Amino acid sequence: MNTYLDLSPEVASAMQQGQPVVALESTIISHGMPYPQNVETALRVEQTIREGGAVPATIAIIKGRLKAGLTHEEIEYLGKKGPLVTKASRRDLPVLVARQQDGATTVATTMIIAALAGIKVFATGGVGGVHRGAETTMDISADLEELARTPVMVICAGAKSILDLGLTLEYLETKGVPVIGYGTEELPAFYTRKSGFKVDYRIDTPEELAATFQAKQAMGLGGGMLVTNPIPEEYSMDPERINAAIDEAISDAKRLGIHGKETTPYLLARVKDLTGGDSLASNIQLVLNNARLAAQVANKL
Ligand code: PSU
Ligand code: MN
Repeated sequence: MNTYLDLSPEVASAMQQGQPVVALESTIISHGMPYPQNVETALRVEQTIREGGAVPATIAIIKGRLKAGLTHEEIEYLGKKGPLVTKASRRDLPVLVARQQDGATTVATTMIIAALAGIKVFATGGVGGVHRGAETTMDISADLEELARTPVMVICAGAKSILDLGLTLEYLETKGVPVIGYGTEELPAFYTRKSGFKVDYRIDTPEELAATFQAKQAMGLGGGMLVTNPIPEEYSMDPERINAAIDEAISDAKRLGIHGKETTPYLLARVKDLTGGDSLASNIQLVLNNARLAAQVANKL
């Protein structure tokens, strides 16, 4: 076991006994939703995973310790502190650990810590990707590089079109990351079931998701796999409305000179403001939907 890693007693015992475990990220708690809905959602997601017969392992950095499995108090703390918690991607990890500080883990760092703990499945909302205008800004999320190197299956609802979805798919192809549509041929775009882009493969069962991931590891190919699970129809949003909000958010970010790690949290918060409470309700539902699928897959692995 890594010297910086702490498993909660429940996660440690599940791992020891080979029970199914699902990793969850914490940037979605601190930066992805407002308080108190963020804490309520984090706890509901954990509950959904339990109902699916798996053990939830919410991941974060607390006082420099890499945590897999948080207490309710720790989740409440991260949710209340919100964006004041450092958003921690791969490059931030060593500094936070050496300084014994707190960090909310992105998809990239959640994958790193999950892999250290031996957890293979991770459920979240959206992943980072290639930003629009990356030809000049070079803003490409470290999440993509992590999917290329760390052996964890990430189950998400696709990516928001705050990103350049076409370039994101090209990047993942280059890096050898399979992009799977769960029950769909089309890449979902988080709030909507359609994006106009195709996934690499459609898979319809948790069994086949598990078998594909196992084959990738058994061949020594390493790296992860991206499963995109469309938001349930009844919660999906009107594409025109959501895309108008995204375009406005992107132009605001440009005008304000937002860049680097602030870009994604800024855009997420701005889109949420522009669309009111509707997008938050959809966001919560799609995360629960991904948690259900992740628990099913964890049971097959
Ligand atoms: N996209 C979303 N919701 C999120 C994120 C992205 O729709 O909460 C968060 C995730 O934690 C993701 C991170 O890993 O933002 C990506 O940030 P960046 O683009 O700076 O790598
Ligand atoms: Mn970035």
